[in-house]
Amino acid sequence: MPAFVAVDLGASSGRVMLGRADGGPIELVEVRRFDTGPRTRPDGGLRWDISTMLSETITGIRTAAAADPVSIGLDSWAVDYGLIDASGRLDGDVRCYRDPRTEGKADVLRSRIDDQTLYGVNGLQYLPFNTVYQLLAEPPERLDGHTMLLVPDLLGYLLTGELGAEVTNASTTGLLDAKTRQWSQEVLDASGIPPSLLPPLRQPGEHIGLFESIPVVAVASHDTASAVAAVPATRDDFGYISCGTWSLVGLRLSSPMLTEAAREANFTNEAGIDGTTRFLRNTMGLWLLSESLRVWNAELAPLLAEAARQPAFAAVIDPNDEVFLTPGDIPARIASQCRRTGQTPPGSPPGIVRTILESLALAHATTLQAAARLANQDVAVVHLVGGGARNELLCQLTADACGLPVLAGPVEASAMGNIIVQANAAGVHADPSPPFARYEPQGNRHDWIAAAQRIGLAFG
Ligand code: LRH
Repeated sequence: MPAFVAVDLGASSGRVMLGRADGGPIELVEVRRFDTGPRTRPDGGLRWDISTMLSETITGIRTAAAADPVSIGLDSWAVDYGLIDASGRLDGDVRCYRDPRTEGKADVLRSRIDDQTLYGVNGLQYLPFNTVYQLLAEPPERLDGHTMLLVPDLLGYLLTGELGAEVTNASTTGLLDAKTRQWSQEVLDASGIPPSLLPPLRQPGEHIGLFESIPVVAVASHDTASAVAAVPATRDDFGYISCGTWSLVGLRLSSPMLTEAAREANFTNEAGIDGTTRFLRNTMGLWLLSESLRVWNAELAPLLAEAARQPAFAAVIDPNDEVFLTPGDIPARIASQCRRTGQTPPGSPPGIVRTILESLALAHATTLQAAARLANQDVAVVHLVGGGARNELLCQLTADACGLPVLAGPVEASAMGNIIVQANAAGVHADPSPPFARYEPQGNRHDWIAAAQRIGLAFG
């Protein structure tokens, strides 16, 4: 069976996977896993360690090379970039989107182009760390004589020497026109970002170059685009949740939805494969859990078991509050949001875990309801893919809150989507693996409605 290498970089770990496919479900094997987590440097600022990611990626690819792969594909989280100088070198570090340097930059852009006009062009949800705001936080001289490469494009460049911007990830920058899928002259003019900063666009499936004589192929390099490409849907009326550090909750549409209602609801229209649109909204995901575990120096499994026995709906929070974005004492921030909304904060780590999971489930449900309403589409089933699919309590609570069956898996959806695009480019059909669990909705809908009311969320 033909073999393909997927390099899938997440915000906490990176994986090099070997996938085999020949017309059916992909057989996936992990070749290498490494930490990617950003570090705060002594001079301040949160940065990614790109040189370690590169050397780990190369070690993984060299191990996988024994299987004589057809090609290599790279995907990662969105929005972050490196700047390549005129001599072809990476100039400076790659900042992490959780670095608070973009504070106030949305207002700077807003003074040059109003929100409605901007959304009508780029169709992007407002997130304080969108690439366009990060670029506005750079010293202006850093934007001249440089080329901006998003993280997967940067690694592709370091492997092959070829510059380019893959379009699914480019759609998260704020600089891409959602309808034409070209860099937007209008946004460039308004933002003052020089067009020379942007490399030519490339499409999923395009050949990039060679690494040690193995072809490197552009995939849906935004990890969420790859994950959505691997949703094992068997019907059209499905919603999806790509659940990892973030929960990306929404629908697959055939064209962007750039209405004022979609903008007000802060939905995004990111580019998917085959010309599809990923109409979704970011919800703070398992980050709340992983950051809490870090603070407690605790293991997940025993806490999840105890959380399942905790009383339901003791307290709920809105996980999308910007206070949860930066690293730090998430449990303390949860407690203060509880107090602000007139609720007694959970008194123990298992209680906090229960609050996090119920709150994520509530956010999953309200976001999916909003997506269905905005797109005027019925949703009969929810596919939950990514690392969160392993979390049984979260899957069950999501089914309960949505009032819909949740189909869990695949866990490695981004790597599978990465391989599907490579396989198709090589003329091989590949399917994601099917869901491994099904959760039917249980419990009382009124409990969810009441919980949503406590934090002022519209439900239903
Ligand atoms: C998920 C993800 C998401 C982006 C965020 C920065 O990994 O790519 O789609 O919004 O990271």
